[in-house]
Amino acid sequence: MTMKDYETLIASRMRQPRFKHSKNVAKEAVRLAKKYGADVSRAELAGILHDATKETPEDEQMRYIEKAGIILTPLECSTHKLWHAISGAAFVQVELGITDEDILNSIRYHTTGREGMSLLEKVIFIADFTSAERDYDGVDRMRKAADKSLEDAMLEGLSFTIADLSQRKLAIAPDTFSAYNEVAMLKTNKKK
Ligand code: DGI
Ligand code: FE
Ligand code: FE
Repeated sequence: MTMKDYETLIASRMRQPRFKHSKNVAKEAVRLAKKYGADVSRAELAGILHDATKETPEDEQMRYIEKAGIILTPLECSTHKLWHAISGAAFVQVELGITDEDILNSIRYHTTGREGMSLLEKVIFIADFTSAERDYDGVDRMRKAADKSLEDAMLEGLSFTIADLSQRKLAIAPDTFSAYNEVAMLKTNKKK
């Protein structure tokens, strides 16, 4: 399949605004990949695919997850907002036949992050925050951080997510804390 084929497939799975978001994330991922030395074509593909199942019915999402042999933790199970990242990775693996682990992980961890993220995983995680149509409070800070360094951007994005979720009294995935602690400790060590 060509990039155009993937775009057409993604367009058929979601409404126009989310398709626009997906295209913007792919574009931003290409920009960040060039800037930080990640693989540009993988970044573009992971970007267009990252929300592949965001508008897919939950029972269908669960079928992809089961088919891929993924076992959800109790927190993942009860936090439905996290399903699309996991089912998205499962979908592109079992239905599209994508085997590239780095692309699969970039989709799976695009919402929570995790400890030990690859360059590509970070690029997709950040591109999802800084894509052209984003306009949440703090997007300027996030864009500045993304232009400074990957670490600054990861720290900004993860602290934003943790602050936002705790403010709303929602459960926070352990992967998000591990990812946050890893970059926060890097920063602390540099300050010493
Ligand atoms: O799919 P997008 O809208 O482009 O962005 P996303 O994949 O980052 O999803 C964001 C949503 O997921 C947002 O409503 C916050 C929520 N979320 C992210 N991490 C967690 C979470 N919700 C809970 N409860 N726990 C998390 O760890
Ligand atoms: Fe998402
Ligand atoms: Fe997204």
